Amino acid sequence: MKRFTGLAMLAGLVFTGHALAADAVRYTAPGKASADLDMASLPRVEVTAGAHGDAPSAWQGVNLIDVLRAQGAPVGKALRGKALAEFVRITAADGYQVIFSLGELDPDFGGRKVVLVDRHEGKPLDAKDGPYRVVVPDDSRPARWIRNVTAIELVEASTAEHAKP
Ligand SMILES: Nc1nc2c(c(=O)[nH]1)N[C@H]1C(S)=C(S)[C@@H](COP(=O)(O)O)O[C@H]1N2
Ligand SMILES: [Mo]
Repeated sequence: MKRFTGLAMLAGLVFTGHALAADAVRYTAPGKASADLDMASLPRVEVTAGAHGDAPSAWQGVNLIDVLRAQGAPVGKALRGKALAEFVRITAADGYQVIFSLGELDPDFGGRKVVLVDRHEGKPLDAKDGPYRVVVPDDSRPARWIRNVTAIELVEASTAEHAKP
């Protein structure tokens, strides 16, 4: 079984030129069993943005903050004390990773718009970008527009022994 999976992944690399992306995004948080995200229950949003000099185009998906809220992450009134040292780490099929702090995302703090998209111009993302990608319309460089997202992890980063809980 393991051997077969390895061969199938190798075939994926050879034929597509990309590491095979997961068909679902895994969510992990401290003290919570990891599980595949159910995006279907979240409000859909659309943003218009273009990477590099590309003409702006429409991307559809869900707000990352809504994903986090639905998963019980400390956002809104709960974002205080040690939670202000938590961040979200996003991993792609090729091992690329980016992070966003909770404070950067929460509408009461930085309020940065970060969207987990599954469609571009109304169509499912192609193999280069999808099935899931992050779009950050207000970043000046698109380096956090991570393609082929496989995992989203909430990470506690406080190192202070006496930090407020
Ligand atoms: N998975 C993955 N996503 C990634 C990268 C990567 O190496 N791997 N590169 C990033 C960088 S540095 C940029 S500039 C943009 C490029 O997006 P584009 O290929 O749509 O122009 O993708 C970002 N997303
Ligand atoms: Mo880049």
